[in-house]
Amino acid sequence: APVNVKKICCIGAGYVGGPTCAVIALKCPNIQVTIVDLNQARIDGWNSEDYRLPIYEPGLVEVVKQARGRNLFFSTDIDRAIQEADLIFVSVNTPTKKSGVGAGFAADLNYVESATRRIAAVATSSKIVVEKSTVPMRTAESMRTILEANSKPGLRFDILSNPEFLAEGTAIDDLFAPDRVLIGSLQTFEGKSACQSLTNVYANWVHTDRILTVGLWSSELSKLAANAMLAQRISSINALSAICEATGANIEEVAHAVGRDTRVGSKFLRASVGFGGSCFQKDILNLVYLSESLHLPEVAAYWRQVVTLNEYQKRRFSKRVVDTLFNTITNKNIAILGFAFKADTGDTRESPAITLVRDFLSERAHVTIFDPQVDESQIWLDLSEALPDVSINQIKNQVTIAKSALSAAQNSEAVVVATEWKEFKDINWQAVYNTMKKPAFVFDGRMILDGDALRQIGFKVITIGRGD
Ligand code: UPG
Repeated sequence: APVNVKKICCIGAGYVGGPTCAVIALKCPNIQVTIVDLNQARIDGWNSEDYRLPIYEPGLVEVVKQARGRNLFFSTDIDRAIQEADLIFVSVNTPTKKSGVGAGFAADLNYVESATRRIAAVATSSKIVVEKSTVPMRTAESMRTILEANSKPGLRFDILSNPEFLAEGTAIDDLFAPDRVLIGSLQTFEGKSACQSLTNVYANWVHTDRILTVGLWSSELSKLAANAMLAQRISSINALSAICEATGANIEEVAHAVGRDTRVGSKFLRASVGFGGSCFQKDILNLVYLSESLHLPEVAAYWRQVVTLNEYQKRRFSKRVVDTLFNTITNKNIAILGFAFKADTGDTRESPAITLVRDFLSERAHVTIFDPQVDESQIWLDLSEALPDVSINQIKNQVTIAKSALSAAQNSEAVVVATEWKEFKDINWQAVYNTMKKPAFVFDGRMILDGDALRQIGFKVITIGRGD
């Protein structure tokens, strides 16, 4: 019979492990959930009295408030949590490799491997081990080999793949009401039984017709495929936005008309300055690397183009800013509103704003940044990583971080919206206009502003996907 899961350990207290397992704890009061991480500061954040959690996600604090101390625990005692658990989520990060074979494309599985080795080294009872991190295909196979080669006799390890589909900014809603939960297992008796154990955990709040059980390899590939196809939609609409800007068509009208076909669907067709985030680019490059290793160069080229177009979109946008500002922004003040890769998150990984700032700095502009969620220290870190040849002092000479949109805009020639924060719609744009140099330009990289209202005030408005 399937194991009745009573204790869960989650290795990795980041964007995926943290919210996912907090919600499991909330929804399964009879299961004890312990989230562990090597990083003491991160665990302290999760345990902090005043709920200054290490990540910002709407609704997350409420979930943690209800479950923490009841059946949800955060700890750095990894070994103990592993030993006690029936089921272990491996939810560590898998960044793109920076050097060695597959550098720039392949995922770095170092953390997955060390977590797996740790499980093998300390486990004293059988476990269900679940890969939650997005991993290259057949990682489950490697995990199984490591576990079997290193564990004590008589212990069983069943490996499941259970990729996470939550999006940042809506993580809690996505976890409460997922479109689907995907669980992959070997199609053996033991594999299916482990799959049933995890299904029973989710069935506490997810209707079973939304819990899809498939083979291990299909599950691993589906995660990469889902992100690749979502990113492909954005690159498709962004490619069309370039045509719109050159012809007088309006990308919002085009997206609406195309999306009305139910076969296409209306979601995820917002043209933008480019997609960002920790997943899309990484997962596509992963798929490209996989296709190449399988000797499928046409397939690799197809997916690579999604990323190439995204780079093009960012470059095209910064060029449009320079061209519009009379072909030079040297010594001009540019205000950038939004630094996060999307609204409702403080996450800046692969944020298009980073590329814009880098481009503007190379034109020797002065840039002022305002973001309602991103920490100042994070912005400095991102910019020094993006500009490895420039000293931090030099960067600080050219970049200012502002406490409000209005102060960012002060004395600027242009305001550039890089993140779709709702609050940017409600800025006192008349006040912004008054503080700016004239002509005052607004570049809406997210199509969120009311262009007509801004033109009434006197702004020159440039929007993605529109020629006017
Ligand atoms: N974006 C657009 N236009 C759109 C939709 C999104 O430009 O129409 C941008 C968005 O601004 C952001 C990026 O695309 O920069 C990614 O957005 P989103 O997918 O909402 O955020 P993520 O948190 O990166 O979530 C993606 C998948 C999710 C998956 C996760 C990690 O949506 O299902 O779990 O990546 O793999």
